[in-house]
Amino acid sequence: MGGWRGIIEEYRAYLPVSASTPVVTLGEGNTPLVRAPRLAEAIAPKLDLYLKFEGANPTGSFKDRGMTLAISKAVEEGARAVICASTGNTSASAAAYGGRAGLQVYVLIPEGKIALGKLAQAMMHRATVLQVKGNFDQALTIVKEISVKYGIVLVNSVNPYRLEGQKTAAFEVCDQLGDAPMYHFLPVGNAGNITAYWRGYQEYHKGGKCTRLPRMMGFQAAGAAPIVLGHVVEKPQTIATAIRIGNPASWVQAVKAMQDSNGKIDLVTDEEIVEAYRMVAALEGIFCEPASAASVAGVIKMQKAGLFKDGESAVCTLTGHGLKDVDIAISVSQKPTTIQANMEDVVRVLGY
Ligand code: AN7
Repeated sequence: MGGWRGIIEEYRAYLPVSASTPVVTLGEGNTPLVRAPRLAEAIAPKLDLYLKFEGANPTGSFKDRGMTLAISKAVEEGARAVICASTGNTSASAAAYGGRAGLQVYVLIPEGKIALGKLAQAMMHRATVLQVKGNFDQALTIVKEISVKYGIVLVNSVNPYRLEGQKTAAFEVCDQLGDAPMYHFLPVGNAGNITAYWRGYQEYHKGGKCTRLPRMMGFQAAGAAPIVLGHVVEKPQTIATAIRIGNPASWVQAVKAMQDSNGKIDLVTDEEIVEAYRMVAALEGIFCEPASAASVAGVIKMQKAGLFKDGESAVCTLTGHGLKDVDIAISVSQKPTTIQANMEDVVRVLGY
């Protein structure tokens, strides 16, 4: 059988697996790196801009890269059950990969604060879904304790295999672009992905697979920006529920990635996120979820700050698929016009 075999087989030499690791895969990775000239023209004309569309992964988010490895290692180590806290995408991915491996999957989500598509995924893959009357940070504290006390494998990104899998996205960017970009923009929630990308770029650089390292540019939502503010946010708030996180697990590593890469971690408002979200869909044909658009909102903010020079290259990771959260999409879009079922009405409304 030809074709892409999933990130473990494709990048085996870079990952902590052996010949006896049972590979649990849905063929994740190999996501499109799409050039975005119309978006660039509109928001940052000097940039050679690309979008890494992680919504094209099997469960619709970048989480699948880490989950294939975390679940494979859990099976290798004899686990029967896995657990996670999630703002939605981790739970969807854990439910899919864990279910595929025949494991019990327990997920804790903040009640009423995850996109419905993600909830539907966890339910359909038959995870045990517990809605917590609290936020993600509280749920994470609980599952960490449970995993230690009851020996249930934790598959949040504090599980080291998660970031090892996620770093493969940086490998792909280099393979697709021919080199690392000069800037890499990402949304930041629990801060795992920016940490993983930086690790991936560094490993590829050491291996001679790229000639430079990008500046890592991370963006938090203004109402959930603990790293930018320098303190835990007790009650994080943002329309971008995926990154509604007030105490990121990989805080220290993310700051190090920013410093070592001469990058930046900054914040964008919900209004800026929604504007970017709509532009990506309207101008480039890519429907990402609101949190993902924080990366593009970051480009807009940096353009306004005068950061870019002619011909510089930048990649924005679009971390998840827009179909996960259609309520927001519809609420920020123009409503369809209802007409009678005849041609005259159609052409009149279309202005012909
Ligand atoms: C679409 O699913 O934390 O900074 O529990 O779903 O690595 O946390 C999701 C995070 C960005 C932030 N974009 O990445 C979860 C969860 C989307 C996301 C992030 C998330 P990190």
